[in-house]
Amino acid sequence: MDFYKDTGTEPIGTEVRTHFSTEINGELAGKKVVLMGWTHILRDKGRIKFLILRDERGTVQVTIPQKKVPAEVFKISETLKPETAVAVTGTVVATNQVESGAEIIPEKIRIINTAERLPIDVVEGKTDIDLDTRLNYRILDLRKPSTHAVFRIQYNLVRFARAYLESNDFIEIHTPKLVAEATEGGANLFEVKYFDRKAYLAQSPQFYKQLMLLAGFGRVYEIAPVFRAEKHNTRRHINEYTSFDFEMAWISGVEDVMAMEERMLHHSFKMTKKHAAAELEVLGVDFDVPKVPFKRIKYEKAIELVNEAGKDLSITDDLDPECERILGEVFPEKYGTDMVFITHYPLELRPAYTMPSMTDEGMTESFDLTYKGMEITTGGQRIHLYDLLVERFRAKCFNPDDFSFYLDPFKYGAPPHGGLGLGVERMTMQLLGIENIREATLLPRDRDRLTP
Ligand code: AMO
Repeated sequence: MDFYKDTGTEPIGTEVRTHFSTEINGELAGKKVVLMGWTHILRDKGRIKFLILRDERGTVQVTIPQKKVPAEVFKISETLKPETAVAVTGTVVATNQVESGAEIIPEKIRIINTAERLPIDVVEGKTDIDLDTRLNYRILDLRKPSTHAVFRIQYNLVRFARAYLESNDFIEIHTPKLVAEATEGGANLFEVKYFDRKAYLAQSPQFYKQLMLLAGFGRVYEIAPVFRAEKHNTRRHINEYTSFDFEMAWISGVEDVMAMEERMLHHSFKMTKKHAAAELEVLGVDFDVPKVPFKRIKYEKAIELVNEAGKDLSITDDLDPECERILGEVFPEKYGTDMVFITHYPLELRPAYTMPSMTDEGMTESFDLTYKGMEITTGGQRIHLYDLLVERFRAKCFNPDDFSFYLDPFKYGAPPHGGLGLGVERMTMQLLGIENIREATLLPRDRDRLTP
C-alpha cells in the first residue's frame, strides 16, 4: 500500500473491470458499471466535462456534469491528463448524442496511475509523426487505436488459419531456433557464439518440420520467429519475422499443399472479416475474401507477363520486387484476382530440398503465393528420396556430410511430403494495404533497430 501512497495514486481495491467500453450500449441503461482504461480525450466545457475513456477494445464517453456528479468526481476530472490510468464507476445512461447510444455518468473516478507528458500522440490524426519516432515510442504508439487494430487483425488472421489446420489434423510443433546449418542458403544467416563453436539463428524451420514427418507425425505446423540477416532496409524485409509454416505427409503432389493453403487462407480471411469487423472499421479497410481455387500460373508465364510489360528477363532470372509489382497490376486486369500462385520455378532458383518437376524439365514442384503484388508464401513438394536428395545437395555445391542429421533419416522410408512458409507480417501488410512491413510488426527488428 505504501507504494501507492508514494506515487500519489490509489490501489484498485475491490473494483475490478466489469465491462469493456464496447459493451456499453442503451440496453444497459440504469445499470452500474466499472470501466478501466486511459484518458483518451478530455473535453472541457466548463461546468460539464467529457472524458473519452479508452480501453483495449475502443472508447466510451463519460459525461461529467458538475450538477449531477459528486463534487469529488468533478474535481478529479479537472486533473486528468492524457493517458492517465483510471477506473470509472458509474451508471449507464441512454443517449443519442453518441454513436454507441449510451454514456456513463460517474459516481467515482479513481486515478490508478498518472501519466507524464506524452512524447507522441495517442489520439488519431492529432499530429503527423514519422514512423521512426513512432517506433521509438512503440509501446505508446501501440495504444493508438489504428495501430492497435493492426495487431488484433493479425491475431485473428493467425488464429483462424491455425484453427483451420487443427481441424485438418495438423499438430503444432516447436523446433530449435539455434541451428548448425543454413536451410535456405548461406547468405543471410546470423552467426552466434555457441560455447566454443559457431551456431546460427534459424532462417526457417524447414529441415525440422520435414524431419518431424519422417519422425511419424502426419501433419505439423509451427508459428514462430525466424531470423534473416538481410543487409538492406526495405519496406518488405525485417530481420526477425514470424514464419507460419506447415508440412504435410503422404501427399500426391504439390497441388495438395496449394489446396490446403488456399482453403486455409479463405477461412482465415472470411473469419477475420467477421471477428475483426470493428478493427477493420477503425482502419477503414474492406477486403474481398479471395475465392477458392486461387489462380495458378507457371513461372514461365509470369516471366512472359513481366517481359510484355517492358522487362527483359530469362527463365532463370529471379522476379525482383519491381517485377512483383508489375504482376500485381497485371493479375487483376488479366485474371480478375490479386491472389495468384506462381508454380514450376526453375531448379536454379529453388533450394536443394525442392522436388524436381515430373512434367516440366528443369523446373520444380514448387510455388510462391503472391498477393497484391508481393510474395507472401513459398512452398512446394520436397524430395523424399535419399539418393535424389543427396544428388541435389551436391548439385547446389553442399557437402552432404555436413547435413547428415537431415539427410540420414531419409534412408528409412520417408513419406512423400510438402509444405510452405507464410510471412505473417507480409500477409497482414498486404491485406491492410500497409506500405511498410514495420507497421505490421509489433516490435520490428531491422538493420538499425534492436529496441524497444
Ligand atoms: P522463403 O525464404 O521464401 O521460404 O520465406 C517464406 C516467406 O517468408 C516471408 N519472408 C519475410 N518476411 C519478412 N521479412 C523477411 N526478411 C522475409 N523473408 C521471407 C515471405 C516469404 O514468402 N523454407 C521456405 C518455405 C517452405 O518452402 O516451406 C522459406 O523459408 O512471406
